[in-house]
Amino acid sequence: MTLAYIGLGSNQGDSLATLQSALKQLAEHAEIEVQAVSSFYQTKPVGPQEQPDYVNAVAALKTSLNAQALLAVLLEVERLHGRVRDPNLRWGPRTLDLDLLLFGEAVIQEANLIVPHPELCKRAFVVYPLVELAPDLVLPNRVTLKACQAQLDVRDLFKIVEQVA
Ligand code: 5RX
Ligand code: CA
Ligand code: CA
Repeated sequence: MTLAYIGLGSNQGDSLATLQSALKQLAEHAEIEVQAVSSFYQTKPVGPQEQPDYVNAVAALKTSLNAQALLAVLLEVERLHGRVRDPNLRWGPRTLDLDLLLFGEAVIQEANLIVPHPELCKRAFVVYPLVELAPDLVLPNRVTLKACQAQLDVRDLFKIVEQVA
């Protein structure tokens, strides 16, 4: 079994409901256990800025799948949530984006998959929620997650407080 971390993002449609639905589908997979989910955050778009704010979160998954098989599941869950990849618009708005951030201690450099995610340490919308789940995490390159967090502005994200009926 491997402990993997994924990033979830959405800025089209009902983003909160989409992330929750994606987590439910992952939990229903026979070879995936959703071990923990971070808070949900409203975040300013990074990259092209003329698009809506995102909702982002991070989840810890326990899985008996290998990294490529887990990636295939993530892409399938994206597709089931209406993700359409426009080859001319790499960083445009999306209904669901699932990123494989970490896969145990693995360092993977394959044509379609780089783990740890190359931008992990640079994105507040990944690092802050990941710190909630794994405050003492050390990346395979020995950089601590806390050191990443110290470089990133907390003002780039707002924790979503879920309303209780
Ligand atoms: C492209 C990220 C260029 C950074 C991307 C998200 C750069 C995003 C997301 C927020 C993208 C990928 N912004 N931007 N959340 N994804 N807040 O999930 S596009 Cl420099
Ligand atoms: Ca399961
Ligand atoms: Ca992404």
